[in-house]
Amino acid sequence: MTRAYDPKTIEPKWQKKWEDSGVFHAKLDKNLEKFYVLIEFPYPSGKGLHVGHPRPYTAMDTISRKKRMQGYNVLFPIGWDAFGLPTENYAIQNNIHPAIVTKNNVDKFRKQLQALGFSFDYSREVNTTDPNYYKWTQWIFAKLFENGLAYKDEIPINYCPSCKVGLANEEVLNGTCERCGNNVVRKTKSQWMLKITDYAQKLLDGLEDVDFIDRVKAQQRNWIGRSEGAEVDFAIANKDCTLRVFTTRPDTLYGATYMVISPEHPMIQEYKADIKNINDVNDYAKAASFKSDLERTELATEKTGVELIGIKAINPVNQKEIPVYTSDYVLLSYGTGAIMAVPGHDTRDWEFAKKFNLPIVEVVAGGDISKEAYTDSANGILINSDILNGLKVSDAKKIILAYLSENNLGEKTINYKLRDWVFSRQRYWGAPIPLVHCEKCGWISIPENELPLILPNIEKFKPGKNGESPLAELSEWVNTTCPTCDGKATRETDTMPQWAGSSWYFLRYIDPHNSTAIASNEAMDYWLPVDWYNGGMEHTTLHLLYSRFWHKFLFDIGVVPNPEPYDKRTSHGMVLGENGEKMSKSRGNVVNPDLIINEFGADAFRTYELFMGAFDQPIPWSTNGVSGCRRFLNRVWRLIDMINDDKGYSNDLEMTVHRMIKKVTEDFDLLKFNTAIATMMSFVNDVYHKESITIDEYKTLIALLSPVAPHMCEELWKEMKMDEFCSIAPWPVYDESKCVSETNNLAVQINGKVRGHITVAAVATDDETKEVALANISIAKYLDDKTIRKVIVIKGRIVNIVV
Ligand code: ANZ
Ligand code: ZN
Repeated sequence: MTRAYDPKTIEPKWQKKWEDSGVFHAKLDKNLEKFYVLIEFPYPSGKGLHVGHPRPYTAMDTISRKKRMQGYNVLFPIGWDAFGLPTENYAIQNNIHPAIVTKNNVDKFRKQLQALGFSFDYSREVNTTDPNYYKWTQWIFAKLFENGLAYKDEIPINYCPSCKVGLANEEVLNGTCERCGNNVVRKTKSQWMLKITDYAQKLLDGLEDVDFIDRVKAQQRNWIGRSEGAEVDFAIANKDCTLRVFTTRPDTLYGATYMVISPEHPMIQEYKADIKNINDVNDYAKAASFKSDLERTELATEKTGVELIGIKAINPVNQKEIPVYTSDYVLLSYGTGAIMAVPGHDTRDWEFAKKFNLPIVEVVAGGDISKEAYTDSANGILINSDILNGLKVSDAKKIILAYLSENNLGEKTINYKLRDWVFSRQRYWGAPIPLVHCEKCGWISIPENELPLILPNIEKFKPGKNGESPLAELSEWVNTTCPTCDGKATRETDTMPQWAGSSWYFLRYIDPHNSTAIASNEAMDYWLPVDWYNGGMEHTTLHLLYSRFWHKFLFDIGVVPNPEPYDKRTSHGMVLGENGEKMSKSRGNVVNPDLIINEFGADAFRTYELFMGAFDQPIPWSTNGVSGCRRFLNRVWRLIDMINDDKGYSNDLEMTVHRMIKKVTEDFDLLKFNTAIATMMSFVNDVYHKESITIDEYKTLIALLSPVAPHMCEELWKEMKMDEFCSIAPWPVYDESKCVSETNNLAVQINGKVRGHITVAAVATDDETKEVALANISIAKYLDDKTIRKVIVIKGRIVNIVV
């Protein structure tokens, strides 16, 4: 064959053939072993894809394609997470309805993804803005509401003045809005909240049973933030009331020399008549309201505060009267919003005590509290603590907890950092919350047969003046009748956050056209859980946590068959601009994939996305690198002219082929695409050296490469007179015994003395041999606590270790 490799003609042709044949459509077939691969469905923004998006998609497409070739029934779906602010803001600025903006963006994204040859099952496409989809988002919300997990509360929430919208805790990054980067402020608003905190322990426990990469597990654990401690009541002097604190160190109770309550603590207003400096206290509270939680609690910030003059508390274990302060380092939203301050053993309390000249009492011996708080709880011994003296911290905790509960002064408690999820948004482009408020019956969820509650089609979707949802202005829509008593009722006008639609989309893919349920039980039993989910680290405490919560709830009410939605979770490194900075329009370093495909072809682009570096690491883009990958594909293409008349694997390449199959098979599963591709490159070099290849060797190479460069491989497959798609050809198998050639037996010497023997493959490199020698048990025992100076390998004979 003399025709040159021309991706421009090959790629669209195969994309069409795949689509027309439905070869990637997943079918419910219980005789086949299923494999459900999931990527985070894209938000179809107006900007289209940049070259960062395809990295995880290409990786998971490669996994899907390989699994299919290995005989699995693969579900690899795609959809659109299309509600949300960027579209709405664009719609407002350009006066186009967000539904139209969404449609255009989706069409653009779909075209771009199709041009990359991903093996998605497009017949299962979902779109969160489609009423047939959000019907079920609303249905799940109604179930949450009916089960007491959605409630309306007037609380201070994070509010972004620029997006004009309330935010969930998870949407605040270092005190700024996750979307626009502006500073977040506190605003007291009546909001729908979801009780994710009821699931804190289940969300923690579930992590034990799933295969998530360590950093994902660690981030989720941190965010949930379980901490064991006690709540303790301090009496207020001359008042018939107590102030309750949460502490993780009840053992330090004798060292509590003052108390601190958060500036928003209700006690302040309750006792305003007794607080002599109430104006100062109120001023202080006002100033605190402009700070983010992070600013307030950071260790580095200078401590501020005001004493509540006229109020004293009594330490319950020694009856000492102690002052009460308010300071912004204590948050209302955690524990009880009040603390007992133990400056001897807590760093923030120590700094505060120094600044306000408060007594610092040592109750755990071991440090030097004149210099800093002694916070070590593993080694200290209790002193100045009456019944606790002489005990270790862990024992002192047990004794004091028993004492507190016997005397009705407190109890053991577990606290979580996780907060309930602020769930309402005062914006147009979201799923309406399916609730009405009836004067008689209160809040009522809309019955299932009236769902979906369609988002009304309006002209003015700008948020209202005082932060109201634009839906509030539609009196015809707002005024309705109560589903229970038929009396007058009004609709909730807030909409759900974008996260609602993405919290369950993987369920809809399973049975996307079902009109009577999220998905049939039969289909869920077969496809769930998702076998492999790859997505960004930035979603670990947002989407990943939210969707696990919804899924666990659906499991508890019997809707889904298993308690965890995702079996395995991995994450990719971001693609940076060529200059090593984050890719963004404002930095001017965005690379458009369309241009890359146009110049080098989708297959070269895909190959580069996988070859560019370790998959879990961030990596700068290099257009030069793409052209290198294109050259590799050209070389593979031209090999077809070197096919000889032999069958099977040739003697001199047999071992290399088996090893290549093994390496590529294993590396793909470990997301080590770069080394898998390097192995194929090296094989191609070997063939060029020989200038000859058997048809079976070539077929093996093409099959292995096809998940990476599927279009070209289909074309070459056909060229070799194969009828079926290469995309579903059987995955090559290797023979383990043919991966190692003859072995060698080597003596291992330490400082010249033979200490043992090892066996390695004849082709083992020096490094591989060294590794085997050092790991050998009879050798390793001589190396304990010795420094290895040098290891010399004499191929096939001796390994010399100098210590
Ligand atoms: C007394 C004490 C003594 C404390 C000591 C620590 C060390 P984590 O691990 O994060 O749960 N605390 C409690 N509620 C707070 C609030 N609303 N805002 C700010 N700080 C708060 O930390 C719990 C500890 O943080 C609690 O234990 C309390 O200080 C403080 F040697 O109580 B500790
Ligand atoms: Zn009613």
